[in-house]
Amino acid sequence: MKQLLRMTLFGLVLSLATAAVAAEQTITLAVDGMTCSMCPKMVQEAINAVPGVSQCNASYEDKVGTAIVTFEDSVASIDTIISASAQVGYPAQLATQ
Ligand SMILES: [Cu+2]
Repeated sequence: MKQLLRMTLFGLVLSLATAAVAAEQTITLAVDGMTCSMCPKMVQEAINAVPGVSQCNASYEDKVGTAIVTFEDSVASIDTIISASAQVGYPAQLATQ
């Protein structure tokens, strides 16, 4: 019981510490596999479903797929966002800017 309390307190302190350094980040992804105007909608839906993501704008213009994603970096990570896109059939990578 005491152990549980200690762990709970530790978790609380840890989450407070994380919240203090949490920041919103915006990244641009280069998304592969898009073939039509419906594709960005699929990507957007998948990425928006990732906890911590507040905004995702995907587009397919001139045969180039991109996604601009804003997320809370204490909740979501670039890796989870990229794998969400890959899971629906659109492998993505961080675009070099
Ligand atoms: Cu499509």
